[in-house]
Amino acid sequence: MIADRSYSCWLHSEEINDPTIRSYYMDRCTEIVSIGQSSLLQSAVNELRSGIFSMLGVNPSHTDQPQGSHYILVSNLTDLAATEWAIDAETDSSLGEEGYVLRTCEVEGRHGIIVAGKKDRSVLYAAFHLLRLLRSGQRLETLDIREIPANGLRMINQWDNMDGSIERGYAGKSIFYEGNHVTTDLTRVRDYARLLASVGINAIAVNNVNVHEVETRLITDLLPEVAGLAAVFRSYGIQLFLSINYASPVQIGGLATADPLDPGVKQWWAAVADHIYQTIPDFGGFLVKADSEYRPGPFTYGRDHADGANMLAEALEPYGGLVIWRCFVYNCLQDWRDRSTDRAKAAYDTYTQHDGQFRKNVILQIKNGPMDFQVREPVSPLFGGMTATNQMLELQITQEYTGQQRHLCYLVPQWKEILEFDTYAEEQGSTIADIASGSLYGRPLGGIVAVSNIGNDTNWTGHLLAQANLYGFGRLTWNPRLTSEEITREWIELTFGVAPQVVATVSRMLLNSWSIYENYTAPLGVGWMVNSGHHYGPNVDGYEYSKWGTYHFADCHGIGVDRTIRSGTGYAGQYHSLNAEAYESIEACPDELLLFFHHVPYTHQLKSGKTVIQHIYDSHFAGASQAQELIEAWRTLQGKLDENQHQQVSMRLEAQAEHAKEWRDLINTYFYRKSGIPDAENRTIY
Ligand code: GCV
Repeated sequence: MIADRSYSCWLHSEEINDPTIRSYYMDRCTEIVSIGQSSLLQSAVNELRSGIFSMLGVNPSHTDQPQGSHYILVSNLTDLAATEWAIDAETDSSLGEEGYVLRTCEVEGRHGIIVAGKKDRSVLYAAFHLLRLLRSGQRLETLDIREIPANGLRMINQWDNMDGSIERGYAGKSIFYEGNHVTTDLTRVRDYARLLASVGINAIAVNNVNVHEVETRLITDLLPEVAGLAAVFRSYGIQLFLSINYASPVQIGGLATADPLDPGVKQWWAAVADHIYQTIPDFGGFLVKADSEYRPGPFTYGRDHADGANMLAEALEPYGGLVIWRCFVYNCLQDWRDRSTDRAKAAYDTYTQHDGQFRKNVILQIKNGPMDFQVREPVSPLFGGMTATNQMLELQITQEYTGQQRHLCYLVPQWKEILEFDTYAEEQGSTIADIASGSLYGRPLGGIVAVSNIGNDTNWTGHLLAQANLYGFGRLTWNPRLTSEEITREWIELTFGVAPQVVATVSRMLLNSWSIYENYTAPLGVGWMVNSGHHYGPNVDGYEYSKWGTYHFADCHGIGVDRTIRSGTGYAGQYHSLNAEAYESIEACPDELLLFFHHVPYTHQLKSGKTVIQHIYDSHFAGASQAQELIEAWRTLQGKLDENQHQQVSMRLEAQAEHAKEWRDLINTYFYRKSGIPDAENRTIY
């Protein structure tokens, strides 16, 4: 057990000192009755026992029949059906595949709290829910909670490599791998599985989508090591997936081709699938990055992505496996002089033509925006651009472009905006949330996935407050309708306790942090003003004359990318009409995305009434001083939080405020020198 309390994240249980609450829980929570034996039920019971032990200092008894006047009953609904605790048929059938209930009952004069779910996995979710209630001191006598997840797949992608490095990892080394092997001590992996299950995550791909040489062998000779990971995740209801190398048949199979239509290639993958499922019977499937950023794919053989994905899907289908096919496909060798090619258009152009051609066990994984997890982007028009293809939404918890966990940038408000965005694909209310879950088009599969932000730092996420992003992501995959405020409050109460000043202050800091970060970084949706390669820190022209298709086109007159149909790349036309019209028009385009869609003079007036150049100056001065205010706000919590935790965050906030000044001065100076237009308020610009 690691002593630092930040290790246990939101699962940390403090001893309850309030005598009233303590005796109330002592009466109700010290006997656990369970029906069934599976490892998942065992995990549920273990979580309840250890959580309650930490809160009350008493180890709850564990029996198969109630003995005392109060008990907690743990079971799946099938086993419960044959007992006096059976749930009414209507509730049962409304729970879908993974729903659960938490409710009170009285049977033969004894009072029970029923912790029950459709499957054993959902019993575990119910147990974590009950613990959340206990940790925040809630009363239990009239519990009647019914929860059903909105998304079938609630998934995490690890970008971990087997040498222990993590692509875009900002919190230490991998907890999964060391020295080209799976780590031998899986304690930390188990604790990660607990954290993920506690927020309802049910799937994980355990290796980087850029599959290098050693990792290519995870599906063959390294598979026994993967099986060890799968077993850990299985006992927390999380299905394991592997990222695969599309060129595996050539690289490790000794074949001359990886052409998806070649019979030998098909046979090779079928044999691989068979071997995998003999070793890991509940294996989830393959995650594939193909023809993207130098990764191999079907294009090499003149085949399309439906050919490529379907071949793998056919191999996995007999075992119920899935192919999760990423749509992050664009030309990464663009000529910056060429203004007609637009990276933003690439995914839509590549995939919409194949709508309806993918097998039923293929899901397309689509990044939230058309570029790459910038602080602000429009949503990807692929959502709503296809009606007959399974899709899932990809988000990035790891803060590649949002401060790399050295800056505070709480992403739940950004994700909420994305999920609530109306594509108008069918009629009003065709939201990203409903397209991703599959509900809008009645698709059998769908979900939300994100790139993890954890590593082996003691507090998992480097910046302690970045734990809130992992928590919030999980909660949103379960229920995208939760508000940012609700999720934020939950996380703070579980992490720091319920003291009103703490909750109010940390909430404000978290909820404002995305807009603060946006204020002092790239303006008005244009993105990419970072140092190339590692993506940390300001560099206005860092990607301007590069091959990556990421330009802002600033000159002495103006800035922005013309993506209109009328005079630009035509990207705006990939949206359904109401959105397309709004983005097409300089007047109607939302200010925050103006430079994504339009090239305008610095003197162009925004809806806010300011000119573009004045907005740049004002937002950068504001952002840097708001970053400074975060330090002041956090300082008011000194003595009210664990000292070590308080200090960790203080140090990060100090560094952020300094770095925000660097951003401010660099961006302001660049645009002052380009435009020659002075700041109306005459502040210092260099
Ligand atoms: C894992 C961006 C990132 C890469 C990442 C890629 C992807 O280009 O910088 O690190 O690769 O996206 O999502 O595949």
